[in-house]
Amino acid sequence: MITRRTRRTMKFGGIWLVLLAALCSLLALKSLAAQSTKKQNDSIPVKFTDIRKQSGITFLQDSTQTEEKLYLETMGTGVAWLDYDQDGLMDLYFVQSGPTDLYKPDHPMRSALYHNNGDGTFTDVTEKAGVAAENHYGQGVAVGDYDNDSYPDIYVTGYGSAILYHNNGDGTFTDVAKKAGVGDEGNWSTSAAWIDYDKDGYLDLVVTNYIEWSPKNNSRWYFQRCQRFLRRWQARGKRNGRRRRGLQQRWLAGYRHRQRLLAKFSLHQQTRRHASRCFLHFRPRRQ
Ligand SMILES: [Ca+2]
Ligand SMILES: [Ca+2]
Ligand SMILES: [Ca+2]
Repeated sequence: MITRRTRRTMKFGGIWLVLLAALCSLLALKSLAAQSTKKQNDSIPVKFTDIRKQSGITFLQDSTQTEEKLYLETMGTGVAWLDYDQDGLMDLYFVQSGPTDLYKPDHPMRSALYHNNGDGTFTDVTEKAGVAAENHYGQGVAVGDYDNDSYPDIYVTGYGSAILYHNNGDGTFTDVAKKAGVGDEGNWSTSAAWIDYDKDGYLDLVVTNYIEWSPKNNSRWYFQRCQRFLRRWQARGKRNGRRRRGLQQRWLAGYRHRQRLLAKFSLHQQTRRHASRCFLHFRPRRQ
């Protein structure tokens, strides 16, 4: 039989047990917090410093910008790390753009290979290596040892053609794109990748070509984009079920919007005329 005294003892005992459990939890939390703080304090702060100038890298990518604002001019070029001389230090290869019918600078436009000296500095060895790719409008670069001679080779994509630089193993390269059948003549290749897709031990090459473009169809290309844009807009208007009159009023008041659209597509004067025709022809019939 449980007496009143026994019940009181059990009641206070339960309270003490709860308090003890709470105290243990607090201590555990405090310990975890201390460990977390210690971990944070032990973490190493990472900071990066731009040392390009000190390292001797002077390469600058030329945008080949002209008043015509050709679409080609909007594309940047690539860069790759590779240990071309197998001395255990990663070297740098920068891809340069090239002259066009409208952009003819008085200085040579060359890609650049920088040898890593191992002391935080680099030396421009482009001429010696023979990888300047002068007058080639380069885009991307993919590095791979396609012939398994342990020296990395360089594939450079570009507008009009591509280059495959075979590493001769003596600090020089030879363009073997035509011989290898990977010149990609007449196309605008932008990116590439080396993969051994059939696992025969030799790297294979994937080249991605971009749009069919030339300075002559530059306007047409923008015009087509404009058409697609307006078709989408027109379709959206139909879905919304708006009345035509309201849209016409909005369209007349949409001068600023058209200006923003023109700015967005970076249209030059000739293209502006095409764009105007485009707007007239594809006048949305909604609202
Ligand atoms: Ca090296
Ligand atoms: Ca090789
Ligand atoms: Ca293969």
